[in-house]
Amino acid sequence: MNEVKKVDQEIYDLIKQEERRQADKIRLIASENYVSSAVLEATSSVLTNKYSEGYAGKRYYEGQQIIDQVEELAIERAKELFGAEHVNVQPYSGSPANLAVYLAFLKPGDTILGMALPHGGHLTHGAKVSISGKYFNAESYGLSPDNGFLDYESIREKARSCKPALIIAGHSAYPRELDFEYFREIADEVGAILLVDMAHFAGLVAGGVHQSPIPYADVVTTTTHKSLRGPRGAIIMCKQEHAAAIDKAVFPGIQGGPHNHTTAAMAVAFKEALAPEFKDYARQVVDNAVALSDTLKKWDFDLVTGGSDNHLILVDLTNKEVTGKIAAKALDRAGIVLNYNAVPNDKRKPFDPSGVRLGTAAVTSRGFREAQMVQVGEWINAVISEPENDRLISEIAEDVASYCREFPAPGIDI
Ligand code: DSN
Repeated sequence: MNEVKKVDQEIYDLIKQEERRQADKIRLIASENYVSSAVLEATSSVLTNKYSEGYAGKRYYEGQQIIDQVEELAIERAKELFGAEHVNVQPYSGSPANLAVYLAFLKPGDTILGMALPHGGHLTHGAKVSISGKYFNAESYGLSPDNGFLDYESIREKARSCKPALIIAGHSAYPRELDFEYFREIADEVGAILLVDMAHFAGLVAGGVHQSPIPYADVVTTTTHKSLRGPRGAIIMCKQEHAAAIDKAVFPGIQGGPHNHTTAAMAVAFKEALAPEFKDYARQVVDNAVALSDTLKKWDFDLVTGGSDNHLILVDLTNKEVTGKIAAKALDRAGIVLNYNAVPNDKRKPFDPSGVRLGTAAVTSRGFREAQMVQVGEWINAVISEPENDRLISEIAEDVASYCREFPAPGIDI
């Protein structure tokens, strides 16, 4: 960072402060992680200087001798990691990746069917405020009011009645594995394309602890920076028959030149995810979610679906008489960072909902195991029991910071 320091002291200081924050806090935002130093270095390489619209061997600018190799390496590694027939590594992030899929398969006004945002879906799965809900006729399915699980028969009924051209399976706040075979059956019955957005659990799929959607879906999107622990970006995987449509939709459909520094960092991350240690990481992410769930349940927290079998936990705080926002802000002051989140059938508004969402991908990357998750659960209980107790919260923040120092975060050298 010496050059940044020389040129721009203000940004240097802010980066250093963020490094310190990431080092000293327990980061439980379910979509975040710590990348390795190798991924960070590739992200900051000279590859950022190059334009390369098009695909390897068919570019619109000269000078692609190296970039073509970088992109092909990233593609080959992603194919090996996920067993995909075709991979496009150019999407800038998850939202453009999903938009490219819609462009490839749909016309404006076509019907799509995705998980409702307040039930754990994603903005790009048809939320009315997003282009996916404005340009398409977006229908949604939700969770069973009885137990918070997906009710596949009601998804089938919904699909039969709205006849979507495309069904989306995927979420940003569902603590359970999805039944891809069931989704495939429903899609086949109504003649829909099946898109699986596995952004949240891609690392678990890569590590072999979560069923892979690849054999079932026509197309799979994922960001690369969540449980997969790569740079901020996304990839699209599909059957060979859809390859040309997907590639054309990404470029020139919605994007210009790919971010080559990100492509290189993805290739590095895929190499890391292909190593045997990544399987241990993925297993530990899930074991940590179970350990944290068990601790929270011991303190009478109401977990949506009663627990977790991925990296994610959704807590309904109604019985604790504290809102998600108050809880999230108090925990942040205590050095435990998560986000407030709607819970199924939430009676409160999305900007001040009844729940919080927790994830174990980032803390697992810094070496937390079951014993640490028990400690984290104890702190969460203490803070949520007394969210206005500033003295208690400052004491916990100090304990959290010194605890974190025993578990150095990857990519951060303080
Ligand atoms: N914003 C991400 C999340 O937190 O789940 C999804 O894009």
